[in-house]
Amino acid sequence: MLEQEIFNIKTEALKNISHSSSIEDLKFWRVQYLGRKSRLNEILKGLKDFSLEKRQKIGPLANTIKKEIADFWEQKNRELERSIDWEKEKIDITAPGKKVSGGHLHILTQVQNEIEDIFIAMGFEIADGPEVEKEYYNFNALNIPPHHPARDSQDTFWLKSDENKGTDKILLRTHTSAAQVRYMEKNFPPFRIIVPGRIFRREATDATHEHTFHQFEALVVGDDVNMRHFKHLAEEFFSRFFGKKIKIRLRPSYFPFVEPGFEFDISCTVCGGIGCAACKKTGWLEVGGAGMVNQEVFRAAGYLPRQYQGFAWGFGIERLAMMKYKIDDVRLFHSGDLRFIRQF
Ligand code: FA5
Repeated sequence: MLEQEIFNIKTEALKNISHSSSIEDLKFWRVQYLGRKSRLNEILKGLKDFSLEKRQKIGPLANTIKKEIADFWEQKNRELERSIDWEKEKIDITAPGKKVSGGHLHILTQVQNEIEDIFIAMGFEIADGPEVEKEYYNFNALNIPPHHPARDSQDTFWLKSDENKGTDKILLRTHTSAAQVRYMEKNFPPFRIIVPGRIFRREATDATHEHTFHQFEALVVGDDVNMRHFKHLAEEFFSRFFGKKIKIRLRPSYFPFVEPGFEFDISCTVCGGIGCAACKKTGWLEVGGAGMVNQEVFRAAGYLPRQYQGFAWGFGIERLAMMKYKIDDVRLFHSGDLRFIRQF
């Protein structure tokens, strides 16, 4: 019987509403008993199919009970709202705000900017070169012809391309020295430039070797530029970078694009040169390569023989950042590990 069903709905609804202990529960029961798809609404919607007599009986009954349930619901809702602990809900406007982490420049970018600022302050200009480079600029123009043993020390990622068929193959540059002849083809001395950039080597990685890393090339060319200028400049640069007096030591070495060529060390940034674990008790840290630009390189750039002289030097940015910030593994820079990145 429909009347009985309506009374049952009321009993059940009042019971469930009165047992609700949260506003969420209460909202659920309102949908159940008073919502568009509730049984009471269905009964009211179906009235039109009933006889007049039945309509007159069921209609008012269903409407009254719907109103009773709604009133009861409102009353319970007010009760629950009153019982909310407003003390807990209060906003403490004196509480410190939550810090929004806005991201920041990667440590390598910071170090690169720092290096650039020091060189710019010393009168240098910043030049650029492509990461995908021609074999010519990376090797041949730097006095490293095919089959020259110096190519072995910089194992190369060669790229496949149509242009690779000829003599001018394409590769990922293995050092920023590749930018030297590119720049000199378009500019005449005197000049002093730096070329910061990413470079690539096909080699196994370990704590001090990456396959993708960054170098800084510095090139100073003029009428009377010599290695004394280099030594002074390098000492000045590293002292500014590390914020303390740094000495430079040159050791004879071989790079085909410089003559004479050197590897250079800086006095240990940890112990100052006395000898410690960081410098393996030698007092020196190896930083990069340098030397007087080989006249063959000037020739490749189109300069007249013996007209100019200059020096070039290159060093790894990661290695420098590792020394300054006491980072013991080069692979951390590109690891994408936020715990590392957020420290700087
Ligand atoms: C060169 O790349 C020469 N182009 C440097 C140069 C420039 C010499 C101008 C003379 C004149 P080398 O391969 O030694 O040289 O690399 C230079 C520096 O790059 C190293 O001293 C080191 O600081 C850094 N480096 C080299 N290999 C790696 C590597 N796998 N991972 C991280 N840093 C590296």
